[in-house]
Parts: sequence; C-alpha cells; structure tokens
Amino acid sequence: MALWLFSFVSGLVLLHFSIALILINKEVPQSRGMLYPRESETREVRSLDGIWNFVRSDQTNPTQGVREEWYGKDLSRSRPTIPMPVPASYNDITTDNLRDHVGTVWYDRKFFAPRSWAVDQRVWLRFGSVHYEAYVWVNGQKVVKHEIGHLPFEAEVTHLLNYGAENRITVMCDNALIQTTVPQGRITELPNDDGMTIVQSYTFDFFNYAGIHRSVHLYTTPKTFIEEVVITTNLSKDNVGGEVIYSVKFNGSAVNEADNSLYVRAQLYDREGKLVANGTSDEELCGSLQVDNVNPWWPYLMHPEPGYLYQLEVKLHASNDDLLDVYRLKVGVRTLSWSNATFQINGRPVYFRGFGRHEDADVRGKGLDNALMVRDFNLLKWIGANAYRTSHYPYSEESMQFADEHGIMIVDECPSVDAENYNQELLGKHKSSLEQLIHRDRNHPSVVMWSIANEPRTREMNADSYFQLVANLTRSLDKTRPITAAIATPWTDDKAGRFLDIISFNRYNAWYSNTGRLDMVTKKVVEEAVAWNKHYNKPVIMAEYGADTLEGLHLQPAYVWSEEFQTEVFARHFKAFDILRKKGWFIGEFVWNFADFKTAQSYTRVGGNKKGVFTRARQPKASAHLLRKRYFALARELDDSSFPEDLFTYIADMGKVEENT
Ligand code: BDP
Repeated sequence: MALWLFSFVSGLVLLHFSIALILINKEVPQSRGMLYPRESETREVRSLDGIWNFVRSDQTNPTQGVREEWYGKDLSRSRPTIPMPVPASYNDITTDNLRDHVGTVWYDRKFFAPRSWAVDQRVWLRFGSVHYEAYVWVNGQKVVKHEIGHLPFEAEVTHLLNYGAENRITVMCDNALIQTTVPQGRITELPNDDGMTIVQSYTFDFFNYAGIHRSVHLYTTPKTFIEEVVITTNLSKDNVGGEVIYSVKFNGSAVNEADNSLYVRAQLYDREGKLVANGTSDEELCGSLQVDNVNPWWPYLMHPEPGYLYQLEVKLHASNDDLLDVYRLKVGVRTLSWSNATFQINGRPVYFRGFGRHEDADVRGKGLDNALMVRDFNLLKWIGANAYRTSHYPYSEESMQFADEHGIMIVDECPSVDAENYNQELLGKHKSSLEQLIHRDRNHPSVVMWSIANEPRTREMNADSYFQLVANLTRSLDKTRPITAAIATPWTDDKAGRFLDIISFNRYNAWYSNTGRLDMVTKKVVEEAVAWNKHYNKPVIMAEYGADTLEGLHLQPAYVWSEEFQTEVFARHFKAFDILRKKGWFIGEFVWNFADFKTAQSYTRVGGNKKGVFTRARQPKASAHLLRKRYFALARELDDSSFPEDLFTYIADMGKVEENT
C-alpha cells in the first residue's frame, strides 16, 4: 500500500521524506517475462479494453475500499459507479472535479474465460501501464501490485479464473506522488472553505494524469512457454553481413520430468516473408543467425529504405521435437558505437534532429490512442525529424514498435524528472524504473540511448553517488547503448555529467532567461555547449530549447508568445547549432516541444505548456514550417536525402530554390 496511505491512516504527518547521508547500492528486483502479447499458433490474446465501471474514493478516506473489501463484489454494490473508458486517463472524462482528485480510484469489469482455456494452458493478465500505483484482484483474489506508471506488469491468473463462466477484475489505482515515488511530488493538507483538504503538488511541468493508461490483455501460453527473448545484432565492417544473436528463457517444467533438454529453432524472415537464416540453439537456448546481404536498420532519411525489420520466429521444442511454443518479434539489424566526439549507427555518424515530446491529448490525457499515435508519426516524418526523447517517462510499447518501423530513433527516458532530496528509497525505485524500462525496450532497434533522468537537481548533496549508482546499474543491464540525462543545472555545479556517455542540456535562452531578448541566444548557446564539452570531453546534445507560443498570435516585431517570436528563437538556435556542428562533437538538437500539452494550473501556463511546434490538436504553428526546412536541409547535407516537393513555396523565378539534386 502506498506509503502515504499508511501515514494517512495512522494519522502521521503526510509529508514524508528522509535524507540519507550515505546511499547504499542494493539489488533491484529483476523483471521477468512480459513479452508484448502476440497471437501465434500456441497463444491467444484477448483485449479487456472498453468501458469499465469506476468509483473514486473519498479523498479523506483513501483506504476505505480496501478495508471494506470492495474488490470482493461488484463495485456497484459498494458505491454508485460511473462509466470509464480504458485505456484513458480518468481526469478529463467527467465534468466535475475528478480532474484534481488525489488518492485512490477503483475500476471493475466482467469478462468470460472460454472453456477451452481450462485445458493445458496458462492464462496471464497484463497491463500496458497504470499510473501511478496499481492493485489488482480477480474474482476477489489479490493478483498483483505494481508501483511506477508508464511500465507494463503482468501476473498469471490461471488458478483464479472460472472457465466457461463470468469473472470479475477489479483495479485500485493511486495517483499520489510523494518524495519517494518516481517522479516525486508532495501531498499536503491545507485549510479550505469546508475545513481541511488534501492537495497534490509537484515541480515537474506536465499534468499528473492517472488511471489505466494502456491496454489490458488476457493472453494464454502453453504450460511450458517462451518467457523471454533477448536480441542483439552485429554488422560486418562493410554492412553486408549481419548477425542476429538471440537468447531465450523458458518457464515451466519440460514435457516429462526427465526431459531437460529443450531447444529453440530460430528462423529469420525478410520483409517479403522469405526465410533468410535459421538455426538451432545451444543447451542454454542461445544462438546466432548469419544474414548475407543484410538490410541494416537505418534511421529515417539516412537511407532510402529506413526502418527495415526482419521477423524472427522463435520456436520452443521439447527434446522429442514436439513444438511447445511459438513467439514472433520484429528485429532490426544495426550497430551503435560512440566516442568522446561522435555517435554512430552502422558506422556512420548521426546528427539528431528531433523533439522532446509528451504522451498527451485532449480528453484522453495520457491514454493510448492509435489515431493520435499514427498522426504524430506522420507529422514527425512530414517535418523531417529522425529522433525524439520519451520525455519524461516510457512511452507506449505500440509507439516503440512504430518507431522501429519508421526509423525514428528514440532516446528512451525513465520516469525520473526533477529528482531531488536523494534518498535510499528513491534510489531503489529509480533504479527499478530503469531495470523495467530496459527489460521492456532492449530489443527495439529504434532505442539508441537511455536517458536516466530529466533535470535532476545535480548540484545537491548526494547527487554524485546517487547518479553513479543509477548509471552503473544502467550500464550493467545494457552495454550496447550509451547513457545520457537531460541536465539543466549549470555545468559549473553539475555532479552527474561525469557518469554519462553523452551530455544533454536543456536551456531556455530568451524565454526563462533574458525573456524576449532574441539578441541573447546564439552566443549563449554556443558558449554553454562548448563549456559542457570542455568540462566533460563528451559529445553534447541540446535536449530542450523553445518558447511558449499561442497559435494565431502574430506580432511584428517578434514579441513573446507570438508565432513570430517562436520562429525567431528557433532561427537563433539554428545559427548556434551550425557553429557548433563544425566543432565535431555537437551531435543533436531537440526542440521543446513537439506539441502543446497540459500542465498543472499555474499563472505561467495558459491552458498548459504552449511550446509545441504543433498545437495540442496536432496542427502546425508557423515554426513547424521553418523547422521542416531546417530538418530537411540537414538531412540533405548530412545524409544525402532529397527535399520533398512541397518544401518550398514558389515565389518567383529569382526566389526559386536551387533544384533538388
Ligand atoms: C524544462 C523541463 C520541461 C518543461 C520545460 C518548460 O524539462 O519538462 O516543460 O522546461 O518549462 O525545464 O517548458
């Protein structure tokens, strides 16, 4: 149960934090299983998405439902329920103050388990993510508890289901953030017109949307099944020969007790469905496949055929050759390498042209929305971006698959944002969030870097030992990708950069500092990037820059909040980036933000953060057209790609831009 609930119940002070002087490196729990649910000849997948029943607890009595065992019967028998869509954040669905509810809410729904599932199978219940903490019951029995949003979790429910009959699933979700959650927040009790009330606050700049954010699935596996598949890939120097190295784990006893020698047959198919490599594993269920004339995975615009994916078919066999389980996944063959000046993919230097983003939209909040996801990728490609950072938490698995398909590189960020008051409990959860993230995303070719935090307070006491431990864990889990963090602490005070491979910095010249002064951007950006590079001798990325912009507001000469101002701010940064690119170690630019997004209420935010290049409804502001020209110009210069036909508007013969060569 969330710590703050306990504090609440026992009448202790709600504001909980501890300051440990020495941080100890403790083991984090290891994730298991959690392969993305996919059908095959041995597996069935059933979605539980739809309209669920919903109840909010009284803010002053968040544990009432647990004490009164609301999970033991239909929720509607304990409280009046309202309909609630899944997946979606619950906050913006109703017309009352559910938006600002703090504490627990409850969901339930019924489903049938077919009779056929009773025989020789296992059944798993899997959540793509629930924010922030989830407690799950099936038919009144406790199934699983998971803390930290934006990450999947699952549990076996074989023994809890009524087969050929109706079942009930109940979820309690708690959105409270305190000083030991990731991210951190505070709960305080404040007087209001009716007495006292509970208020949630946090320093990070996006709305703390909550609920069942991603799909809920039931899926079946055989009794002995493929539990994990880990892929790494290699390319020969000339990029002609490829290698896919796999390692498989199974769960369950072998078919008969004496049979310990399961094996895996791995087959690799190209895009046309042609078998290009196959092999049999060793006893450890590991092996490698050689691919001649390989099609490497390339980022968008770096190659005429970006995002090339093979399909790997993994078949688990008993020693008598019986087929036990089949799982298929997409594989991109690519290599990454980095030095103190460059970052390379398949041996070619990469320059990142990207965005910081949010999973955020009208009405559904952070709920998975396929229409929005496809629209966003269309816009990313329209604008010529080749990358984005999953600021400030892991994005949906579906979007990671899409990034693989479309050749969009991902800087994959864990949910740590604005970390402060470093303490042992926070460290444990921060490390666990990275462990879960790497476990989930390690096979995606699109993931090219781990971001271990956004704007941590890295001048604070303990920041050095804290980030050393976080970086060490990340490296121990994945040596094939570099580590970064988006830092806003001035380089003079920063204590975390030395543990990173790539320095990313966030800075808002002409916005938060020297507001409105367009003449105070270029030099400052150049000077700061140079200072970071000198200080740490590592490649540098500008991970955030931008300006809030109200679409439709036009002011000439440029004035803060106008479309002219955002466009000018960008142009001044582009100038700095071009000076920096010549230095050899400046490897990327990420605009803040892809689209406008919702934040907590504040007098600095008009309906939310408006630094989007696109509006919240995903329409371009003036700056989008400028950025598009920049990103395609960079792609042409660096990656030899050609301009889209509609990049420049015809003006007159004299104004016509040089023909596309
Ligand atoms: C940066 C944060 C980002 C904010 C942005 C802003 O990393 O989350 O949204 O500032 O203020 O410091 O727009």
